Amino acid sequence: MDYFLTEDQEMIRDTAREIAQERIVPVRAELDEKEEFPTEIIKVLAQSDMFGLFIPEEYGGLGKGALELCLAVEELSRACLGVSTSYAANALGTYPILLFGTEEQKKKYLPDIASGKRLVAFGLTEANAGSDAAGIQTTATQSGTEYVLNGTKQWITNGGEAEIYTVIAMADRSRGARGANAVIVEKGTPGFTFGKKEKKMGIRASATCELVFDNCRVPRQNVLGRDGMGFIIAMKTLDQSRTGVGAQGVGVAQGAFEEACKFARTRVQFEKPIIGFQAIQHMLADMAIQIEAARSLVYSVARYVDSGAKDITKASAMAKTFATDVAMKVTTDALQVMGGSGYMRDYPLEKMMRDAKILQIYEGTNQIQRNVICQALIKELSRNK
Ligand code: COS
Repeated sequence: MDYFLTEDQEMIRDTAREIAQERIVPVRAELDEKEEFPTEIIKVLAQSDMFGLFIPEEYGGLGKGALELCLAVEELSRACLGVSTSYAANALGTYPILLFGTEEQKKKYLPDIASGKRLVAFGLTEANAGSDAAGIQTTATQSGTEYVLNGTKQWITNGGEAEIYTVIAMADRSRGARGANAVIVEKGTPGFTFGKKEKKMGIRASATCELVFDNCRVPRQNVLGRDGMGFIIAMKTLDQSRTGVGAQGVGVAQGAFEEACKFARTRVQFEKPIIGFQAIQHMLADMAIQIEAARSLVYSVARYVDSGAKDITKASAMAKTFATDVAMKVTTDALQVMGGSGYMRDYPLEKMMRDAKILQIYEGTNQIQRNVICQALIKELSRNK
């Protein structure tokens, strides 16, 4: 398929592909086994300007958009979803600043983010607020010219590794979702520490831990947008980032498919390579169709986002849901093609399948995405009646 990428876009994809193949593939199994954050790979991505892709040029970035970010994320995910999660979560944490930051906040934070000098994390989820994002308990209480944060954020990607955190906390519970604030908290701020480091099923090269706020004081100028906008900022951030999760799905599915094809061509049973059997051929054909359909949707939605469209909620939820369901199906089927070999750690398939599962869960479960999509459909139907 030709997606009519520009020369620039092809160059970005090729750079990410080269880093993925040369630097990530050789170490991915070890990073997974040791549950190790990919510090060296992050440095290489930074040197190649990968962290600045979607950041405007006036803040030190390359001024590209969602499509370029998706191309990079796809290539990294094709090699290792743990590494690509560390990279993509950085964009997730950056969007609140990019979309809602003041000029002063943007000038202060974006150049270091664009250069990869400082990593970012997004802090929304809590023990009792996963799908129900408005149910967060962490508080941001105003005290003079400061906000005082108390509470614990859970399962935060890049937690501990990031220097900058965009955190959603309740400033006025009586106002429900309209009572939340989004604030920037820097690592090292007194009262801000890291709690439990999670041991995960997959994406084990990414860091996931708790953020603990105990009377952590941040200046008023760290509030993003206006008071009470925290929930909307979180929703708009997720609208922006979910297409990238779709790109992760396309990447890991492509990686798994390639492994299955390679295996099917060399594995001989009943005196011929198993790719000669129709049962295998149909599985491979179905995988190819699903991957191409997912890629087409993800690229189309990314282009729609880049067009400056105002309401991207439904489209980005569709890209996320479809491509990540494809990722789970394709990694499972690719492992099936490889049989016992796919199940063994000698091959990357079992890791790809473990890794893929999170895509149907994080940045909003695919069940929540379907709710979001249907809410938008209902709105459209009542507008058009
Ligand atoms: N863009 C702009 N505004 C939005 C919005 C969006 N994408 N989604 C919701 N809002 C607004 C609503 O319009 C509503 O505004 P009003 O108060 O003016 O009516 C307000 O926000 C509250 O919305 P709603 O009533 O739909 O909120 P709910 O509590 O029912 O929750 C869902 C909505 C389920 C969509 C939300 O909680 C969600 O996205 N959950 C998943 C969270 C998630 O992705 N977690 C992963 C953590 S990050 S890895």
